Amino acid sequence: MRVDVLTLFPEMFAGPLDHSIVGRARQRGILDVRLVNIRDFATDKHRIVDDTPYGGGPGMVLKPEPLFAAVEAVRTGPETHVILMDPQGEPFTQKRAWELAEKSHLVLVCGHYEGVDERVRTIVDEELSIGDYVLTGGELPAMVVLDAVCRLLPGALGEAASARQDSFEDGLLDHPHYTRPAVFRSMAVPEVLLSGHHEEIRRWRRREALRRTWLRRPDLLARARLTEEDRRWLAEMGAPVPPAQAASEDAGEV
Ligand code: 4FV
Repeated sequence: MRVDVLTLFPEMFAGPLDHSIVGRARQRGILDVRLVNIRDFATDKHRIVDDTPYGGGPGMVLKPEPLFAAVEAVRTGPETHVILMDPQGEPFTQKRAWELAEKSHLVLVCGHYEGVDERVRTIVDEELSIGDYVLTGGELPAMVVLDAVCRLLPGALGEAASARQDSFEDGLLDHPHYTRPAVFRSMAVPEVLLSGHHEEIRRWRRREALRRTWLRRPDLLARARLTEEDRRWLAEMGAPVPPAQAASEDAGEV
């Protein structure tokens, strides 16, 4: 996958993309990240990229010309998918991460200041938000999307790990994880996990994922992909049992 990141601060990306899974994926050619400085597409001698807002008000707005020129410079064809990182965008989810991981070329546009000129939205295919809060720029959101998508690319996670067992698969929060020592500060690992009884372990983990989702994110439970067994367990633990959904393709995906 190729990802062009359009930003005024390419130096912010030094570090987060150079280590661990993302760093290895780039070394292995699984992910090709190209940092593009929007200011390189400003044509005036002072290389201006922002200006005061029409209608007055505080702050500055990113001008359309450099952004249009930058997007057109990196667009390679219909496979290019341009994403504006913006609080007004669709919430970014694991489901969207899986869908984006299918694409061959992403362009991530990082806003700054008050935001981008509204006309920039006419050249983007999608707007994504990582959360209902205002950041100083779209750089951190772009890194979040890069990280979440990269680990879903074939070969990125390496054999051991499988993204299919993640949180949010089936739309549930993850089950508790334990490792050695079996007892730490008198906190013991649940016996079932030491039993080697894989079916019992699978059942315990599923019940704990259901319980945790019910207690922490009941909103997710309503949309989770649940089995009859899941419903029985929810009923036993006194949790609300969502009605059986028609197996629609996005049931359970968040
Ligand atoms: C943001 C978010 C975000 C808003 C103005 C950058 C800032 C400035 N992007 N999810 N939350 N962006 O706060 O994606 O342009």
